[in-house]
Amino acid sequence: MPKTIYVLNGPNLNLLGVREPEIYGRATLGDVEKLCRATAKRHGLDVEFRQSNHEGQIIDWIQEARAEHAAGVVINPAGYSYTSVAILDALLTLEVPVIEVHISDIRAREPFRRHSYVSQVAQSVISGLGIDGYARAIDELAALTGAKDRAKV
Ligand code: CA2
Repeated sequence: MPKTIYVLNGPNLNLLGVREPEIYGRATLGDVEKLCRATAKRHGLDVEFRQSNHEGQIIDWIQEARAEHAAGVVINPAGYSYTSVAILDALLTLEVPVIEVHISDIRAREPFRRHSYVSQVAQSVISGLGIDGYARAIDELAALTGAKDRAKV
């Protein structure tokens, strides 16, 4: 059975491609999902791709990832990165790798974006690569979880 990874997206990311293209580019969340599915497929991985504007919903999905024995989690916590101890606590219950992604370069923006709670649990933080950061995160997860690269079998 193929392993499954969860790709979780936080608040307002449903607006990608609709507003603020100078910061987040023109790709939509649908484009991000397609990119994630194509990248995961190359590694023989399945994807659960989700977005919510609600903290509790994101926590429920992290708990679901644990219950379903997901191979890893890619998360763009968006604004919750800087506020949510509850999301950090949920991620701390996982025994599989977590990769944090930000489309924009959070280190080059306002000072309040420089401290992410989620970074404490993340195996790596990918920031400022645009939506390609999601593909990089899935490549990293695949390497960490020993997923088979379909291109090589
Ligand atoms: O760069 C990222 O991916 C962020 O996680 C995006 C968050 C922001 O709070 C983080 O500091 C960095 C904001 C997501 C809002 O996305 C929008 C997209 C288009 C238009 C408006 C908001």
